[in-house]
Amino acid sequence: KILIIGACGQIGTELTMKLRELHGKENVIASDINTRNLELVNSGPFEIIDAKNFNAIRDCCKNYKVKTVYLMAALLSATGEKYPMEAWDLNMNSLFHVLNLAKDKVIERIFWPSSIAVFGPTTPKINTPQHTVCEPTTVYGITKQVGERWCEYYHNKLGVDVRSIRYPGIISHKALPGGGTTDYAVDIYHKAITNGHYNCFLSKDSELPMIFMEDAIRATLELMDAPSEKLSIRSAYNLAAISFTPQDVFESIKNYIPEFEITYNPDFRQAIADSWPSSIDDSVARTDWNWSHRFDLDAMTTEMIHKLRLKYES
Ligand code: VAH
Repeated sequence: KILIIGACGQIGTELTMKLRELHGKENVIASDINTRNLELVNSGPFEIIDAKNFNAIRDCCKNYKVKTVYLMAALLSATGEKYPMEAWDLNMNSLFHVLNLAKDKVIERIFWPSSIAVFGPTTPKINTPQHTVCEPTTVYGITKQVGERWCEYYHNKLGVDVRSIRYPGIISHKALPGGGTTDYAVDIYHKAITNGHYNCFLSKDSELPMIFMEDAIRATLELMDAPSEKLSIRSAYNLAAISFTPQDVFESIKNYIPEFEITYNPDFRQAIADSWPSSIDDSVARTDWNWSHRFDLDAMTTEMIHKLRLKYES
């Protein structure tokens, strides 16, 4: 059985739907701090679990005989700056709980998401290497950097099969992101359809690594299905797909909505975006587990506009 912790989040929602499609809904237990996504609650086993609560996670794993855990609960970069200690508490203790359950052989395999947020202002910004300087300037980035060290430690010293990806910003249409800096790249599509104007909280030239959700989910499942002996990285894999600026995605949307307008009013999230790379070298993921992205910016825009028109105009 599979347990997703944080199933109602941006990634968790689509991961749960995909895993239920692949493994049968009875074999995929969704959990979150509340029942905010009724579609997940009503389409298979659902448990209210606070990811900070070890006993709740342990009891769920034992009751359902869970062998694989996807730990998708976290406070993201913008929220983490507002609530540093809460971000440290949730992001770190939830990871220790699942790592220790694997150490004690209660579960067998873990997926834990890292992020390009592990990189900082001193990291090479173009084609950021797999192994490089990581001096993150956000609380969220610190939790992901330290989390990567703990994942590698539990694998190398205690034989835990934990796997991780440094996700770029993720663009999706099913569930909204919450509290991230790359969220502008989701908001802009919604506003193009519903409002015709977008007030962007990053400057027009802020180039960031991004990926369409369909590619991000496939990467996650391909990594989890890869033979253990092929994996040379047990901190977290660099993963790349597309890099674009707010102006790039605005231009891409204008191909569909010519009257769409944008204004740029950078806020505190500009400093976070400025500390992250513009592009990522993911050659190790391509070598170790044959990763390759499929959606470029225009293919993503085509899909986002199509799906959001169905959602808002139905
Ligand atoms: C954030 N979407 O903006 C997340 C992600 C790479 C960015 O970690 O915080």
